This record gives sequence, C-alpha cells and structure tokens, in this order.
Amino acid sequence: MKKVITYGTFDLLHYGHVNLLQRAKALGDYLVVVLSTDEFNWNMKQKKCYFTYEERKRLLEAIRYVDLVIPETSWEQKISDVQEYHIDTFVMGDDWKGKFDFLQEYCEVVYLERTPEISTTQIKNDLKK
Ligand code: C2G
Repeated sequence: MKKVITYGTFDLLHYGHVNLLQRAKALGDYLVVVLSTDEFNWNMKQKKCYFTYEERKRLLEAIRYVDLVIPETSWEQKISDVQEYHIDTFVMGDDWKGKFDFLQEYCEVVYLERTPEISTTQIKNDLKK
C-alpha cells in the first residue's frame, strides 16, 4: 500500500484544498492529512482560524480522498511522521516548493500546483465587501 502525507491548516475549506487532496491521493492508496492545531496556527503561523481544530478535522474526514487526520503541533515533526506512518510520498502545494526537500532522504517529495484563484484570505476579503 502506497502511503501519501500532506500538511495544512485547511481553514474555511474550499475547492483549492480539495483539488490538492484529490491529486495527493492519486499518488498512492492512503492519504494522511496532518492538520495544524489551533495553537500551532496561532503561535507558529500567526493564523487565527475561523473553525477550530475539531471542526476542521471533521470537515477533512468527510472528504473521500482523506484516510486519516492527525495533528500538526510543530514544524519539526515531519521526519518522524514520515517514519512512523511509513510514508512513501510527501506532498505540498507549490507555494512551499523547495522548503521540504530535506525529506527526500526519507520519501519522495512532490510539490503540486496550487489552485490559483482561490484562498482563505480571498474568501475573507470578499465577504468583507
Ligand atoms: N492549496 C492549494 N490551492 C489553494 C490553496 C491551498 O493547492 N488555492 C494547498 C496549499 O498549497 C497546501 C494545502 O492546500 O498544500 C493546505 O493549504 P493551507 O491550509 O494554506 O496550508 P498552510 O497554512 O500552507 O500549512 O507544515 C506545513 C503547513 O502546515 C502548511
């Protein structure tokens, strides 16, 4: 069984996220999504989520491409995650291109094109108008 892993906040879940998850799953048979906790988002990414971790986890678990959702609590957990879950392929959107190449020692690293026209920030700004 080929296992794939990806990371993110996935707040205000939208079709750009789903496009990424669909293509990530297509690279294997099992997709692990490592979801940033509220604390990690606030302390390390200065992101204030609209939905809580539990709400974002519930949404992700409803997506047919997602097999398991686990918490992301630090920037340093990727190597141990890849080893612990016997991951074959690490996937991120290409806004992260090159940032995780150190994982190539442990698994395949793939950066997929982002869906250009949509983002959580865009949604929030549009709703303010
Ligand atoms: N994404 C995408 N297209 C968009 C928006 C997001 O393909 N229009 C992808 C991102 O490239 C990322 C994933 O969806 O691979 C999740 O996006 P975010 O929730 O914004 O993730 P981020 O905050 O970048 O967290 O340790 C890594 C971090 O947790 C990544």
